Amino acid sequence: MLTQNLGYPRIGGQRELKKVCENYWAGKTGLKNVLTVGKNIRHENWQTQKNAGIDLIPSNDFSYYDHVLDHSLMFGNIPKRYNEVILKQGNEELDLYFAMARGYQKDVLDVVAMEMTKWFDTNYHYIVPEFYKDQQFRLFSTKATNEFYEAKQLGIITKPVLIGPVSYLLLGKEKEAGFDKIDLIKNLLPVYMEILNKLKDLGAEWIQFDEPFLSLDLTEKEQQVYRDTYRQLRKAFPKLKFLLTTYFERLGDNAALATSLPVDALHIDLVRAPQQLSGVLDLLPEKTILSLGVVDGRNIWKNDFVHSLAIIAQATEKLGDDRVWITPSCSLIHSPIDLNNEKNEAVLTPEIKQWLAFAKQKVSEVVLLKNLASANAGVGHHYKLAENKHAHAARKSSVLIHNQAVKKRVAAITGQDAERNSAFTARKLKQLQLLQLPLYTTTTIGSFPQTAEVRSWRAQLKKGNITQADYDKHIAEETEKAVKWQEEIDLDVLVHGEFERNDMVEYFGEQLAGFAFTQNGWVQSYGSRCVKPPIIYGDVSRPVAMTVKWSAYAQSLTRKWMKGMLTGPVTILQWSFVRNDQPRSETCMQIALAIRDEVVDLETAGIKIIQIDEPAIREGLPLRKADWATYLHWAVKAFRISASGVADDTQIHTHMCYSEFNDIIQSIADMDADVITIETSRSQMELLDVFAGFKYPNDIGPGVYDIHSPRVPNRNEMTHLLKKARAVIPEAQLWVNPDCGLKTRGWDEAKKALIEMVAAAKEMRATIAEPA
Ligand code: THG
Ligand code: ZN
Repeated sequence: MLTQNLGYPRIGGQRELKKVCENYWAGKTGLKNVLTVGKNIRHENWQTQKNAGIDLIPSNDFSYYDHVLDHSLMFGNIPKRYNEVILKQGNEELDLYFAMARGYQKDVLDVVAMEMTKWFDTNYHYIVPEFYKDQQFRLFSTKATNEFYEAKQLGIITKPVLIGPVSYLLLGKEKEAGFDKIDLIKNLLPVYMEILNKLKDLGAEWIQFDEPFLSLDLTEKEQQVYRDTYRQLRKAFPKLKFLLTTYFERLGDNAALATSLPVDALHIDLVRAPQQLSGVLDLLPEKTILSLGVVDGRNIWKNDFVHSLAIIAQATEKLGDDRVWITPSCSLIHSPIDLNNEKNEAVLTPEIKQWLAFAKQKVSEVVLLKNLASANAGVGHHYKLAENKHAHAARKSSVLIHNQAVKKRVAAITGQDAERNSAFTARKLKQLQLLQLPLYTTTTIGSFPQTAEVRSWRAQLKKGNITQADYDKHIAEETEKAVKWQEEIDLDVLVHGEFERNDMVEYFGEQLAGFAFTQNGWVQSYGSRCVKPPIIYGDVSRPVAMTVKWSAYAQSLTRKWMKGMLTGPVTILQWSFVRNDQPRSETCMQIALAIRDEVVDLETAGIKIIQIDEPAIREGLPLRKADWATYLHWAVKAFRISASGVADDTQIHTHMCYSEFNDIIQSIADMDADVITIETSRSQMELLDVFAGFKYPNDIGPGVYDIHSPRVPNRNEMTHLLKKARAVIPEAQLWVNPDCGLKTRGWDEAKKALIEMVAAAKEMRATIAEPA
């Protein structure tokens, strides 16, 4: 029985990589420093895993920005627009890489970044490979071999991790018509062969091919490509050992395919899909090793050893010890790094802490499980088992977790709770009457720039350097400035700016019962950006109003309408570490009721326009289509429960990021928000196509400019887009807004862009009644 790990977090225990990269991009440090920090993190990660006793330690799981982008660079899949970045300006390989990730503006060159999207159903974002007809590949970056060699120098024979060739193609996007990206396999495979050859020559024994698409719905053709590809790889490398990994879902109807591929070991996710074990055990060819993903790589709960040992026993009974490996369910990049960095008991209490395991602890759990599973486990191991049983028993019966009033309230939810008093058409008339807003109403998504100064007040408050009263005074002044400025430029529906908030999920979690927090529980979201997901450990309730104070204050400063800003239940769920002792839908309903109470309190305080953001509703969509309906049913219901406690003339908005909702547009309409604003960023046209095909019943604000870029748009670009929009969406339904919140922008850019946006809306009003 061997232990292995599929991937280790790479941002560094104190987010060293984030810091050095951002300094480098700001011109404050040199490339050499970046490379040193990267190297140190790799070395530390390898050493940590070695010390823990992991047999097969991964390499090439490190990344300076994103591992999918690493592969694009390895395969020389570099879009042509970056040619000049390479050739001119004396750039290094890493500069080209960062240019692909972030865009490149220097002298006369202005090259846009590659697109970014969600990594399956996680909060991690990857850089989407671009594919063109007749795309060629060549070995460009030798990262995989370099890192293998680097570890070997340290005396560790690692297991290089490669995204499997089929998944790499499926992760990408066809940037022109007339070809099928999967057909590019014949051009791509020779580069894989070249890399494998080099790794073999350097002494690699095992290669890990990540093929997460084996857990998704596949076409016949894709299945055939899987068969052909792995047959060819096997033929070219009869001796090299292949590990094929799948994760995030069951193999399902791909189980026969996955078990038939000529590999030496197959990894399956038994946390997400424990039910798949017996089927896979039946199908597994003689000699193939099964890697059991029993330690949850996507969540922070301490492993339940009794439960995992039962799974391991079921596998060893059938396969014998030698054909069973113990593993985390997926790469640990989705876990925070080290629970031992949580030293402040006032932040994370010892009671809750004993229920948790972060990446470093998970690696140890894997080794412990192996030891416990072996016939001659020593006394020390049994002590650890007892300790583990105790922690789980303590968690089950903890008074921290259970709140009978909350459970009763969820059980008593009726269909009526998910319905507004009247249908949208009736509501809209009442809202028009009350709100008196012009056509092409202008608004923003909610947040204004979180400047270094605003962040520093929060940091000062945390350190005790300023008092709560000082802090509140700063926030009040900043809010007042933002309100006055919005009035000055004549926006119609104002926002308070959210200066008092940190992350949009953290802020609410901190005020809800049932949530815990960490100080250092950072998880990479994209590139250098990280999030610190709250931990939902118990029944959720809202002890006191969360946002009324600042929203009511902002409303008191203006005679225009102030929009209240909330994060919706599905997004709070999706961006937290969620308890695993009850269905996610149950936890979501608890959050929905808490948000509903907040919505009602805002209304009572005179806030008549309330936005409930649900940017993560798409990301929560199950990976298998067969599971969509169940999820969409409870997710939409949770949103509706949160939104339905108010009068007809209170206008509910929602906001969504990532406009890939062609396939769930009906469910988005079913949410029945009075107004939806949508991120369109790099693909306004694709979004409008959806609305050409689907008559969206309620009001809608397709983002008129991309806030993700520092570039300031001019009014003509926006009127141009709005004219296109009104060709498919009736004018009476259209709102005018940026495509997302402005918290990551500077004031200078934000101001200029919004002034242009208001001008564009006014121009549109002047053209009303002209034919589209
Ligand atoms: N919050 C959470 N998840 C998210 C987003 C969010 N997932 C999707 C999307 N937004 C990801 N985008 C970002 C954008 C910025 C940052 C993180 C994710 C960010 N983080 C700070 C950093 O890394 O420096 C740290 C956070 C902080 O200082 O409060 O800027 O908005 N949960
Ligand atoms: Zn957004």
